[in-house]
Amino acid sequence: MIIYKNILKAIANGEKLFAVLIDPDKFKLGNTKSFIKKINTSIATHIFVGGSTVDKHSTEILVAEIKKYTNLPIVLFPGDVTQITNRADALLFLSLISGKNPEYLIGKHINAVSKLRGTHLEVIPTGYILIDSEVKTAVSRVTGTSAMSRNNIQLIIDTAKAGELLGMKLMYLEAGSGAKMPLTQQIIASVKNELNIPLIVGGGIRSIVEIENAYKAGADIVVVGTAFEEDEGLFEELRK
Ligand code: 1GP
Repeated sequence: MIIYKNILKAIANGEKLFAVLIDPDKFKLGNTKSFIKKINTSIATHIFVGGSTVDKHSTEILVAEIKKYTNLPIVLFPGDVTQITNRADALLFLSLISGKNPEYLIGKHINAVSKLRGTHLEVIPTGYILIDSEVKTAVSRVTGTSAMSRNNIQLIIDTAKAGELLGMKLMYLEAGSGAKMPLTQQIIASVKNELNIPLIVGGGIRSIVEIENAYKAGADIVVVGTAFEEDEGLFEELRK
């Protein structure tokens, strides 16, 4: 559990972690070298790879290409079992605990086991909580689950805590890829206050101010994807 231990160690040292999310479905393979160069000179500590709808094999090809240009840990953030590849370093083994679809609570996980057997992927059990933004997200559509309301903060807290009590090692609070507005500091802080496991926050974060706001509220790992797809200029502001 090297990657997870390093996350815990960094948090204990008061460091904040930053993950760039690359969606194989949207990313142009030919752009890998220049994009990863920008990641390497930024504050990024992790590269997450995954998406809601990804062609078979494209994750594996992309991860192999990314590996050529960086030593940062590559963590799979899969929308589906087909995205699991041994070429990455770790896998967020996601349970969509904001929803009640058994396929995403235990079904897909069973299907994943035969792919995981014999790999050296570090598997990190992760609770995944989708919280509503104004638009219906790909996660909602693909999983057939509804997002949790932003207004019911107690229910979000209790859901996250239940995930921790079930043994999950990370908790991911998600506003949805490309969300119009990131999660509020109030939601992040309220959940963080009750959790003893690292907190990941992502969805709709587009600026350095929004990244800092998430950290101030208690996020341990901030994830940004869409903002880099829209404008790689953001890397300039995020230099080490
Ligand atoms: C999506 O939380 C991630 O699953 C990142 O969201 O693409 O909006 O940055 P964005």
